[in-house]
Amino acid sequence: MAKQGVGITITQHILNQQRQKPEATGGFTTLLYELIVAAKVISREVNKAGLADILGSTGKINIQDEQVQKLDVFSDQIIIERMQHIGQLCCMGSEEDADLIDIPSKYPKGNYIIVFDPLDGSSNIDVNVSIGTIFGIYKKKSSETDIDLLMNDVLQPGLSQVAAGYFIYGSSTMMVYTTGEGTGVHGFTLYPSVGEFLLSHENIRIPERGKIYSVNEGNHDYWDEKTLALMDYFKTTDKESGRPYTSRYIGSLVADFHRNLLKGGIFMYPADNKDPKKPSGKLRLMVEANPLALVIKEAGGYASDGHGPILDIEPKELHQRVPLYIGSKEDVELAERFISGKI
Ligand code: P6P
Repeated sequence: MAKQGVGITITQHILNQQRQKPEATGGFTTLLYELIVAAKVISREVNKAGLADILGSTGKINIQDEQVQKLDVFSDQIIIERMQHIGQLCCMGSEEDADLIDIPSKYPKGNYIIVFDPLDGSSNIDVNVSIGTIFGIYKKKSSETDIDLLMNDVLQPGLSQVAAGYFIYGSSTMMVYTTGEGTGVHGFTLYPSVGEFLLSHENIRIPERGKIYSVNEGNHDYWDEKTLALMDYFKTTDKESGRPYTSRYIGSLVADFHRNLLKGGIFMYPADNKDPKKPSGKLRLMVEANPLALVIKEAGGYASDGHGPILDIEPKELHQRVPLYIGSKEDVELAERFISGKI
């Protein structure tokens, strides 16, 4: 008999999760709904980028000292526009904005905080490679409402996130997210003709160990001895331990992460001495490492800065960078032993 209906929508899934929390007010659900609207708009623009005049860069340089592509700016503005009016947020933090983003006084404030990278991997926009939006959601700890006094509420360890996930704009648009606390990781695929995300990957689990390593080998000359030894390990032939691993690197974090999440493997962006301004590597703790670290933890994997769990790091700055080793638990634990000198 033909399958009736469209299966489980993201709306149904979120409501089911809300019903399991008696104390839930529906505020978190509202936040996720509007974030999903923003992602649908971004997905539409990304998918027609090749046709619109939106391609190319605005010529501006963002807080990360990177050329800003127009879609970066557009995506940042769409998320801010969708988030600021819902009455659930006290502030926002974006990879594209140097400072915290306040909620306009015409809208009520709430107790949630969202930090996000509006369009990660943007350098791949013009070559049609998958890119993504990464987000993490926290609850405010203090009773502060003044934007100048909220940074301490924002700079919480990643383990405090009440939700985290990403949207990937690729051959299809997907949303992958978790609400932590053992609720698992679930993936939804956008059904374009219906305009709704449908449950396509329930309770994603990453293999304990993979066969893929993802790193930009072009940084070889900027790595320390321990990092070089780790990369050599993955490349050395040893049938017993299933080596060499296969090298896969797209240069778009969300795409590399998503592949490894589904197939197993390790993504690495080590510390390097390539840029004195970025001794801890290129990736950001708050808007990239922490959200993906919660997702991977909930999927049975692990994320480390080479010395310990990413999720335990006490953030010091909104845009601080961190070395990132993330993916299959056994592979990341091995990387940690190399980088911390235990091997
Ligand atoms: P590199 C994209 O700019 C990004 O922030 C991530 O999406 C990606 O993993 C990384 O940078 C790629 O950096 O130095 O290898 O080009």
